Amino acid sequence: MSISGSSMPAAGGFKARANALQAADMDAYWMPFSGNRQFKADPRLIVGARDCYYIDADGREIFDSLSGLWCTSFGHGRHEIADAIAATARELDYAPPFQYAHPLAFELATRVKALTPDGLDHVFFTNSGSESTDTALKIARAYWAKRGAPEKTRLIGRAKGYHGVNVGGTGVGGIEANRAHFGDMLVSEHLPHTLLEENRFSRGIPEHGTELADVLEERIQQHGADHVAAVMVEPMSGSAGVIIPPAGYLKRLREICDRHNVLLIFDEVLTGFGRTGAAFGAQLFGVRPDIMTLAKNLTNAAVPMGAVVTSDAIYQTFMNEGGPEYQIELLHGYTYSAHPLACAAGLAALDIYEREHMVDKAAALAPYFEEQVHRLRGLRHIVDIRNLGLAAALQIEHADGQPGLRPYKIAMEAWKRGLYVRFGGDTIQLGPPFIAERAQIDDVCNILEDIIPTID
Ligand code: PXG
Repeated sequence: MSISGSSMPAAGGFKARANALQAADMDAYWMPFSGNRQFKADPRLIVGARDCYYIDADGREIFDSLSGLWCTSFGHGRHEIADAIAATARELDYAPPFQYAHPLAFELATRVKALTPDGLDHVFFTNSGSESTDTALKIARAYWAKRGAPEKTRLIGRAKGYHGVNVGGTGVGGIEANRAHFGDMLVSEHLPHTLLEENRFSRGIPEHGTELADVLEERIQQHGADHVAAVMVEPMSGSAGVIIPPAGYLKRLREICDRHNVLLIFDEVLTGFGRTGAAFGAQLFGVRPDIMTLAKNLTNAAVPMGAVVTSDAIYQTFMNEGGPEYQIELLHGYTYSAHPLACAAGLAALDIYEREHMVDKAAALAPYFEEQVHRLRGLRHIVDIRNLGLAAALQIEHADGQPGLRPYKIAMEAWKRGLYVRFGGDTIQLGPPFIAERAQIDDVCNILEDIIPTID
Protein backbone atom coordinates (compact mmCIF):
# COMPACT_ATOMS: atom_id res chain seq x y z
CA MET A 1 0.00 0.00 0.00
CA SER A 2 1.22 3.52 -0.64
CA ILE A 3 0.02 6.94 0.37
CA SER A 4 -2.59 8.77 -1.71
CA GLY A 5 -2.30 11.84 -3.81
CA SER A 6 0.76 14.02 -4.21
CA SER A 7 2.75 15.30 -7.15
CA MET A 8 6.31 15.65 -6.04
CA PRO A 9 8.64 17.49 -8.38
CA ALA A 10 11.98 15.77 -8.90
CA ALA A 11 14.48 16.87 -6.27
CA GLY A 12 17.53 18.74 -7.49
CA GLY A 13 20.92 18.99 -5.82
CA PHE A 14 19.96 17.02 -2.74
CA LYS A 15 19.19 13.89 -4.75
CA ALA A 16 22.46 13.92 -6.66
CA ARG A 17 24.36 14.57 -3.47
CA ALA A 18 22.55 11.78 -1.64
CA ASN A 19 23.35 9.35 -4.39
CA ALA A 20 27.01 10.35 -4.31
CA LEU A 21 27.25 9.90 -0.54
CA GLN A 22 29.52 7.03 0.49
CA ALA A 23 29.63 5.33 3.89
CA ALA A 24 32.93 7.07 4.73
CA ASP A 25 31.32 10.48 4.07
CA MET A 26 28.92 9.90 6.94
CA ASP A 27 31.52 9.60 9.66
CA ALA A 28 31.95 13.26 10.59
CA TYR A 29 28.31 14.08 11.19
CA TRP A 30 27.26 13.16 14.75
CA MET A 31 23.50 12.90 14.39
CA PRO A 32 21.26 14.24 17.18
CA PHE A 33 18.95 11.90 19.11
CA SER A 34 19.80 9.13 16.64
CA GLY A 35 21.24 5.66 16.52
CA ASN A 36 24.26 6.83 14.52
CA ARG A 37 25.69 3.34 13.97
CA GLN A 38 22.44 1.86 12.74
CA PHE A 39 21.61 4.86 10.56
CA LYS A 40 25.00 4.96 8.90
CA ALA A 41 24.76 1.24 8.15
CA ASP A 42 21.30 1.70 6.60
CA PRO A 43 20.70 5.40 5.85
CA ARG A 44 17.30 6.96 5.38
CA LEU A 45 18.09 10.08 3.37
CA ILE A 46 15.57 12.81 2.69
CA VAL A 47 16.19 14.97 -0.36
CA GLY A 48 13.04 17.00 -0.83
CA ALA A 49 9.69 17.92 0.69
CA ARG A 50 6.36 19.27 -0.51
CA ASP A 51 2.95 19.48 1.19
CA CYS A 52 2.62 16.37 3.38
CA TYR A 53 5.42 14.41 1.75
CA TYR A 54 9.13 13.88 1.82
CA ILE A 55 11.00 12.44 -1.11
CA ASP A 56 13.82 10.05 -0.35
CA ALA A 57 17.07 9.38 -2.20
CA ASP A 58 15.38 6.72 -4.32
CA GLY A 59 12.71 9.18 -5.42
CA ARG A 60 10.01 7.60 -3.25
CA GLU A 61 7.27 9.72 -1.69
CA ILE A 62 7.10 9.35 2.07
CA PHE A 63 4.10 10.64 4.01
CA ASP A 64 5.12 12.92 6.87
CA SER A 65 2.91 11.74 9.72
CA LEU A 66 4.66 13.89 12.37
CA SER A 67 4.87 17.21 10.52
CA GLY A 68 8.65 16.85 10.68
CA LEU A 69 9.12 16.92 14.44
CA TRP A 70 5.71 18.52 15.10
CA CYS A 71 6.97 21.67 13.41
CA THR A 72 5.93 21.83 9.73
CA SER A 73 2.23 21.76 10.46
CA PHE A 74 1.26 24.09 7.61
CA GLY A 75 2.84 21.76 5.04
CA HIS A 76 6.24 21.61 3.42
CA GLY A 77 7.56 23.76 0.61
CA ARG A 78 5.50 26.87 1.25
CA HIS A 79 6.80 29.20 -1.44
CA GLU A 80 5.75 32.33 0.29
CA ILE A 81 7.96 31.48 3.26
CA ALA A 82 10.86 30.56 0.97
CA ASP A 83 10.48 33.80 -0.98
CA ALA A 84 10.39 35.89 2.20
CA ILE A 85 13.56 34.21 3.47
CA ALA A 86 15.37 34.70 0.16
CA ALA A 87 14.36 38.36 -0.21
CA THR A 88 15.36 39.11 3.38
CA ALA A 89 18.73 37.40 3.04
CA ARG A 90 19.51 39.66 0.11
CA GLU A 91 18.40 42.85 1.84
CA LEU A 92 19.47 42.31 5.47
CA ASP A 93 21.35 39.10 6.15
CA TYR A 94 21.94 39.91 9.79
CA ALA A 95 21.51 42.70 12.29
CA PRO A 96 22.83 42.68 15.87
CA PRO A 97 19.92 42.27 18.28
CA PHE A 98 21.75 43.69 21.31
CA GLN A 99 21.14 47.44 21.58
CA TYR A 100 20.10 47.62 17.87
CA ALA A 101 17.15 46.19 15.98
CA HIS A 102 15.47 45.80 12.62
CA PRO A 103 11.76 46.40 11.93
CA LEU A 104 10.72 42.79 11.33
CA ALA A 105 11.49 41.94 14.96
CA PHE A 106 8.87 44.44 16.16
CA GLU A 107 6.38 43.33 13.52
CA LEU A 108 6.69 39.67 14.44
CA ALA A 109 6.53 40.33 18.18
CA THR A 110 3.35 42.36 17.68
CA ARG A 111 1.88 39.53 15.59
CA VAL A 112 2.75 36.91 18.21
CA LYS A 113 1.29 39.08 20.94
CA ALA A 114 -1.95 39.41 18.99
CA LEU A 115 -2.22 35.66 18.42
CA THR A 116 -1.34 34.44 21.90
CA PRO A 117 -3.90 34.61 24.73
CA ASP A 118 -4.77 38.05 26.13
CA GLY A 119 -2.43 39.12 28.86
CA LEU A 120 0.67 37.57 27.28
CA ASP A 121 2.06 40.73 25.84
CA HIS A 122 5.83 40.75 25.46
CA VAL A 123 7.92 38.53 23.22
CA PHE A 124 11.55 37.55 23.70
CA PHE A 125 13.03 35.75 20.69
CA THR A 126 15.23 32.65 20.85
CA ASN A 127 16.30 30.10 18.26
CA SER A 128 14.71 26.91 19.52
CA GLY A 129 12.38 25.38 22.04
CA SER A 130 15.32 24.47 24.27
CA GLU A 131 16.53 28.05 24.35
CA SER A 132 12.98 29.18 25.08
CA THR A 133 12.89 26.93 28.14
CA ASP A 134 16.15 28.18 29.55
CA THR A 135 15.14 31.76 28.83
CA ALA A 136 11.78 31.31 30.56
CA LEU A 137 13.38 29.75 33.64
CA LYS A 138 15.92 32.56 33.89
CA ILE A 139 13.23 35.20 33.45
CA ALA A 140 11.21 33.56 36.24
CA ARG A 141 14.12 33.64 38.68
CA ALA A 142 15.22 37.15 37.73
CA TYR A 143 11.62 38.35 38.06
CA TRP A 144 11.48 37.29 41.69
CA ALA A 145 14.90 38.75 42.35
CA LYS A 146 13.69 42.07 40.92
CA ARG A 147 10.63 41.81 43.11
CA GLY A 148 12.87 41.57 46.16
CA ALA A 149 12.55 37.81 46.66
CA PRO A 150 15.90 36.46 45.48
CA GLU A 151 15.43 33.22 47.42
CA LYS A 152 12.46 32.31 45.23
CA THR A 153 14.58 30.16 42.91
CA ARG A 154 13.19 26.63 43.02
CA LEU A 155 11.83 25.38 39.69
CA ILE A 156 9.41 22.48 39.44
CA GLY A 157 8.75 20.33 36.39
CA ARG A 158 6.65 17.23 35.82
CA ALA A 159 7.58 13.60 35.28
CA LYS A 160 7.63 12.70 31.58
CA GLY A 161 7.79 16.38 30.64
CA TYR A 162 10.00 17.45 27.74
CA HIS A 163 11.35 20.96 27.58
CA GLY A 164 14.29 20.52 25.27
CA VAL A 165 17.86 19.58 25.98
CA ASN A 166 19.72 22.59 27.30
CA VAL A 167 20.74 22.59 30.94
CA GLY A 168 17.52 24.15 32.25
CA GLY A 169 15.33 22.05 30.00
CA THR A 170 17.13 18.82 30.85
CA GLY A 171 16.58 19.58 34.52
CA VAL A 172 12.97 20.65 34.40
CA GLY A 173 12.23 17.86 31.92
CA GLY A 174 11.05 14.60 33.40
CA ILE A 175 11.93 11.94 30.84
CA GLU A 176 14.40 9.93 32.90
CA ALA A 177 16.43 8.62 29.98
CA ASN A 178 17.11 12.17 28.83
CA ARG A 179 18.44 13.10 32.27
CA ALA A 180 20.66 10.07 32.81
CA HIS A 181 24.41 10.45 32.18
CA PHE A 182 24.44 14.22 32.66
CA GLY A 183 24.82 14.58 36.41
CA ASP A 184 23.09 17.18 38.49
CA MET A 185 20.97 19.75 36.73
CA LEU A 186 19.48 23.06 37.79
CA VAL A 187 16.16 21.43 38.62
CA SER A 188 15.46 18.04 40.03
CA GLU A 189 11.95 18.30 41.33
CA HIS A 190 9.02 16.90 39.38
CA LEU A 191 5.30 16.55 39.89
CA PRO A 192 3.91 13.11 39.07
CA HIS A 193 2.89 12.53 35.47
CA THR A 194 -0.74 11.93 34.58
CA LEU A 195 -0.38 8.78 32.49
CA LEU A 196 -2.83 6.59 34.39
CA GLU A 197 -4.02 3.03 33.83
CA GLU A 198 -7.63 4.05 34.30
CA ASN A 199 -7.38 6.54 31.44
CA ARG A 200 -6.25 3.96 28.88
CA PHE A 201 -7.91 4.35 25.47
CA SER A 202 -9.68 7.53 26.50
CA ARG A 203 -10.43 9.90 23.67
CA GLY A 204 -9.32 13.48 24.00
CA ILE A 205 -9.08 14.88 27.54
CA PRO A 206 -9.10 12.00 30.06
CA GLU A 207 -11.27 11.88 33.13
CA HIS A 208 -9.09 10.61 35.96
CA GLY A 209 -6.22 12.18 37.86
CA THR A 210 -7.22 15.81 38.40
CA GLU A 211 -6.14 15.53 42.04
CA LEU A 212 -2.55 14.86 40.97
CA ALA A 213 -2.29 18.65 40.63
CA ASP A 214 -2.51 18.88 44.41
CA VAL A 215 1.00 17.49 44.70
CA LEU A 216 2.11 20.99 43.67
CA GLU A 217 0.47 22.37 46.77
CA GLU A 218 2.31 19.83 48.92
CA ARG A 219 5.65 20.60 47.32
CA ILE A 220 5.22 24.34 47.70
CA GLN A 221 4.30 23.93 51.35
CA GLN A 222 7.24 21.62 51.89
CA HIS A 223 9.75 24.13 50.54
CA GLY A 224 7.88 27.26 51.53
CA ALA A 225 6.38 29.47 48.83
CA ASP A 226 9.23 31.90 49.50
CA HIS A 227 11.56 29.45 47.82
CA VAL A 228 9.58 28.44 44.75
CA ALA A 229 9.90 30.51 41.55
CA ALA A 230 7.89 28.62 38.97
CA VAL A 231 6.34 25.41 37.76
CA MET A 232 6.76 24.47 34.11
CA VAL A 233 4.55 22.00 32.23
CA GLU A 234 3.48 21.24 28.70
CA PRO A 235 -0.30 21.67 28.35
CA MET A 236 -0.03 18.31 26.58
CA SER A 237 3.17 16.28 26.81
CA GLY A 238 4.30 15.49 23.30
CA SER A 239 7.63 13.72 23.34
CA ALA A 240 6.74 11.31 26.12
CA GLY A 241 3.88 10.13 23.92
CA VAL A 242 0.94 12.51 23.86
CA ILE A 243 0.01 12.57 27.53
CA ILE A 244 -3.05 14.73 27.98
CA PRO A 245 -3.79 16.29 31.36
CA PRO A 246 -7.02 15.18 33.02
CA ALA A 247 -10.00 17.54 32.96
CA GLY A 248 -9.49 20.39 35.42
CA TYR A 249 -5.85 19.53 36.19
CA LEU A 250 -4.26 22.61 34.63
CA LYS A 251 -6.88 24.89 36.18
CA ARG A 252 -5.96 23.47 39.54
CA LEU A 253 -2.27 24.10 38.91
CA ARG A 254 -3.18 27.69 38.08
CA GLU A 255 -5.15 28.12 41.31
CA ILE A 256 -2.33 26.69 43.41
CA CYS A 257 0.21 28.97 41.70
CA ASP A 258 -2.03 31.98 42.34
CA ARG A 259 -2.47 31.06 45.97
CA HIS A 260 1.25 30.83 46.56
CA ASN A 261 2.64 33.46 44.23
CA VAL A 262 4.38 30.96 41.98
CA LEU A 263 4.72 31.56 38.24
CA LEU A 264 3.06 29.10 35.87
CA ILE A 265 5.01 28.45 32.68
CA PHE A 266 3.35 26.64 29.78
CA ASP A 267 5.65 25.06 27.26
CA GLU A 268 3.64 25.46 24.06
CA VAL A 269 6.55 24.69 21.76
CA LEU A 270 4.65 21.71 20.38
CA THR A 271 1.05 22.68 21.11
CA GLY A 272 1.36 26.27 19.87
CA PHE A 273 -0.41 27.40 16.70
CA GLY A 274 -3.11 24.80 16.35
CA ARG A 275 -1.89 21.30 17.23
CA THR A 276 -4.57 20.63 19.85
CA GLY A 277 -7.36 21.99 17.65
CA ALA A 278 -7.20 25.30 19.52
CA ALA A 279 -4.67 28.04 18.79
CA PHE A 280 -2.85 27.29 22.06
CA GLY A 281 -3.23 24.72 24.80
CA ALA A 282 -3.86 27.65 27.14
CA GLN A 283 -7.07 28.37 25.27
CA LEU A 284 -8.16 24.75 24.94
CA PHE A 285 -7.82 24.24 28.68
CA GLY A 286 -8.96 27.75 29.61
CA VAL A 287 -5.86 28.51 31.66
CA ARG A 288 -3.59 31.50 31.19
CA PRO A 289 0.04 30.97 32.15
CA ASP A 290 2.37 33.79 33.21
CA ILE A 291 4.94 32.74 30.63
CA MET A 292 4.52 30.75 27.44
CA THR A 293 7.32 29.22 25.40
CA LEU A 294 7.03 28.77 21.64
CA ALA A 295 9.05 27.47 18.66
CA LYS A 296 8.31 24.92 15.88
CA ASN A 297 5.22 26.16 13.96
CA LEU A 298 6.17 29.78 14.63
CA THR A 299 8.16 29.69 11.38
CA ASN A 300 6.69 26.41 10.12
CA ALA A 301 10.28 25.28 10.88
CA ALA A 302 11.70 26.92 7.75
CA VAL A 303 14.22 28.84 9.89
CA PRO A 304 14.91 27.89 13.52
CA MET A 305 13.17 30.24 15.91
CA GLY A 306 11.66 30.20 19.37
CA ALA A 307 9.98 32.76 21.57
CA VAL A 308 9.11 33.39 25.19
CA VAL A 309 5.94 35.38 25.74
CA THR A 310 5.41 36.94 29.16
CA SER A 311 2.70 38.76 31.02
CA ASP A 312 2.78 42.52 31.17
CA ALA A 313 3.40 42.34 34.92
CA ILE A 314 6.64 40.45 34.38
CA TYR A 315 7.88 42.75 31.62
CA GLN A 316 6.96 45.91 33.55
CA THR A 317 8.78 44.63 36.62
CA PHE A 318 11.99 44.47 34.60
CA MET A 319 11.34 47.94 33.15
CA ASN A 320 10.48 49.50 36.50
CA GLU A 321 13.33 47.87 38.39
CA GLY A 322 15.82 48.30 35.59
CA GLY A 323 17.83 51.15 37.09
CA PRO A 324 18.94 54.10 34.95
CA GLU A 325 17.43 54.12 31.48
CA TYR A 326 20.63 53.23 29.63
CA GLN A 327 21.02 50.05 31.66
CA ILE A 328 20.15 46.59 30.36
CA GLU A 329 17.10 45.23 32.14
CA LEU A 330 17.67 41.53 31.37
CA LEU A 331 21.20 40.29 30.87
CA HIS A 332 20.21 37.53 28.50
CA GLY A 333 19.93 37.07 24.73
CA TYR A 334 21.36 35.23 21.75
CA THR A 335 23.49 36.34 18.82
CA TYR A 336 20.66 35.13 16.61
CA SER A 337 17.69 36.40 18.64
CA ALA A 338 15.19 37.93 16.19
CA HIS A 339 17.37 36.95 13.24
CA PRO A 340 16.00 38.74 10.16
CA LEU A 341 15.57 35.47 8.23
CA ALA A 342 13.68 33.88 11.11
CA CYS A 343 11.47 36.96 11.51
CA ALA A 344 10.71 36.93 7.78
CA ALA A 345 9.88 33.23 7.90
CA GLY A 346 7.73 33.79 11.00
CA LEU A 347 5.73 36.61 9.42
CA ALA A 348 5.15 34.57 6.26
CA ALA A 349 4.22 31.45 8.26
CA LEU A 350 1.75 33.40 10.39
CA ASP A 351 0.22 34.89 7.23
CA ILE A 352 -0.45 31.34 6.06
CA TYR A 353 -1.64 30.31 9.54
CA GLU A 354 -4.27 33.05 9.54
CA ARG A 355 -5.25 33.13 5.88
CA GLU A 356 -5.69 29.37 5.64
CA HIS A 357 -7.42 29.11 9.02
CA MET A 358 -4.99 26.47 10.23
CA VAL A 359 -6.61 26.12 13.66
CA ASP A 360 -10.00 25.44 12.07
CA LYS A 361 -8.41 22.96 9.68
CA ALA A 362 -6.79 21.05 12.53
CA ALA A 363 -10.01 21.13 14.57
CA ALA A 364 -12.07 19.94 11.59
CA LEU A 365 -9.84 16.96 10.86
CA ALA A 366 -9.39 16.00 14.53
CA PRO A 367 -12.60 13.95 15.05
CA TYR A 368 -11.89 11.87 11.95
CA PHE A 369 -8.30 11.40 13.02
CA GLU A 370 -9.53 10.25 16.45
CA GLU A 371 -11.87 7.69 14.88
CA GLN A 372 -9.19 6.27 12.63
CA VAL A 373 -6.50 6.09 15.29
CA HIS A 374 -8.80 4.38 17.80
CA ARG A 375 -9.72 1.87 15.11
CA LEU A 376 -6.29 0.36 15.87
CA ARG A 377 -7.42 -0.66 19.37
CA GLY A 378 -7.32 -4.42 19.74
CA LEU A 379 -4.28 -4.90 17.51
CA ARG A 380 -1.56 -7.09 18.92
CA HIS A 381 0.99 -5.09 21.02
CA ILE A 382 -1.15 -1.95 21.37
CA VAL A 383 -1.85 -1.33 25.06
CA ASP A 384 -3.10 2.26 24.92
CA ILE A 385 -4.11 4.92 22.42
CA ARG A 386 -4.22 8.61 23.32
CA ASN A 387 -5.24 11.55 21.16
CA LEU A 388 -5.94 15.27 21.27
CA GLY A 389 -6.50 17.51 18.26
CA LEU A 390 -4.08 16.31 15.60
CA ALA A 391 -1.79 14.50 18.03
CA ALA A 392 -1.93 10.83 18.91
CA ALA A 393 0.24 8.12 20.37
CA LEU A 394 0.03 4.36 20.24
CA GLN A 395 1.52 2.76 23.33
CA ILE A 396 3.32 -0.42 22.34
CA GLU A 397 3.92 -3.14 24.90
CA HIS A 398 7.62 -3.70 24.97
CA ALA A 399 9.22 -7.07 24.47
CA ASP A 400 10.91 -8.43 27.61
CA GLY A 401 14.01 -6.43 28.41
CA GLN A 402 13.91 -4.58 25.10
CA PRO A 403 12.23 -1.22 25.66
CA GLY A 404 11.76 0.78 22.51
CA LEU A 405 12.61 -2.07 20.16
CA ARG A 406 9.14 -2.70 18.77
CA PRO A 407 8.40 0.96 17.96
CA TYR A 408 11.78 1.16 16.25
CA LYS A 409 10.97 -1.91 14.14
CA ILE A 410 7.54 -0.53 13.32
CA ALA A 411 9.01 2.78 12.18
CA MET A 412 11.66 1.10 10.04
CA GLU A 413 9.03 -1.03 8.34
CA ALA A 414 6.79 2.01 7.87
CA TRP A 415 9.61 3.88 6.15
CA LYS A 416 9.88 1.01 3.66
CA ARG A 417 6.15 1.38 3.06
CA GLY A 418 6.33 5.12 2.35
CA LEU A 419 5.45 6.37 5.82
CA TYR A 420 7.54 8.43 8.23
CA VAL A 421 6.40 7.90 11.82
CA ARG A 422 8.04 9.05 15.01
CA PHE A 423 9.04 6.41 17.52
CA GLY A 424 10.14 7.28 21.02
CA GLY A 425 10.20 5.20 24.18
CA ASP A 426 7.47 2.62 23.75
CA THR A 427 5.29 4.81 21.60
CA ILE A 428 4.53 5.52 18.01
CA GLN A 429 3.52 9.17 17.68
CA LEU A 430 1.37 10.80 15.05
CA GLY A 431 1.04 14.53 14.42
CA PRO A 432 -0.04 15.00 10.81
CA PRO A 433 0.12 18.34 9.03
CA PHE A 434 -3.05 20.39 9.38
CA ILE A 435 -3.43 20.32 5.60
CA ALA A 436 -3.65 16.50 5.57
CA GLU A 437 -6.69 14.91 4.01
CA ARG A 438 -8.89 12.14 5.31
CA ALA A 439 -7.61 9.67 2.72
CA GLN A 440 -4.08 10.28 3.94
CA ILE A 441 -5.10 9.62 7.55
CA ASP A 442 -6.72 6.39 6.31
CA ASP A 443 -3.50 5.37 4.63
CA VAL A 444 -1.39 6.07 7.71
CA CYS A 445 -3.67 3.95 9.87
CA ASN A 446 -3.94 1.19 7.28
CA ILE A 447 -0.17 0.89 6.99
CA LEU A 448 0.20 0.77 10.79
CA GLU A 449 -2.61 -1.77 10.99
CA ASP A 450 -0.74 -3.97 8.52
CA ILE A 451 2.64 -3.63 10.17
CA ILE A 452 2.14 -3.64 13.94
CA PRO A 453 0.80 -7.17 14.42
CA THR A 454 3.57 -8.62 12.27
CA ILE A 455 6.33 -7.27 14.53
CA ASP A 456 7.72 -9.84 17.01
N1 PXG B 1 9.51 21.88 24.47
C1 PXG B 1 8.66 21.01 23.92
C2 PXG B 1 7.30 20.84 24.48
C3 PXG B 1 9.06 20.29 22.80
O1 PXG B 1 8.22 19.41 22.25
C4 PXG B 1 11.19 21.39 22.92
C5 PXG B 1 10.75 22.09 24.01
C6 PXG B 1 12.58 21.64 22.45
O2 PXG B 1 12.61 22.31 21.26
P1 PXG B 1 13.93 22.30 20.37
O3 PXG B 1 13.58 23.27 19.28
O4 PXG B 1 15.05 22.81 21.18
O5 PXG B 1 14.16 20.89 19.92
C7 PXG B 1 10.35 20.48 22.29
C8 PXG B 1 10.86 19.70 21.11
C9 PXG B 1 9.06 14.06 19.62
C10 PXG B 1 9.96 15.24 19.57
O6 PXG B 1 9.43 13.00 19.19
C11 PXG B 1 9.58 16.42 20.15
C12 PXG B 1 10.46 17.50 20.12
C13 PXG B 1 11.67 17.41 19.51
C14 PXG B 1 12.02 16.22 18.92
C15 PXG B 1 11.17 15.13 18.95
O7 PXG B 1 7.94 14.17 20.13
N2 PXG B 1 10.04 18.63 20.74
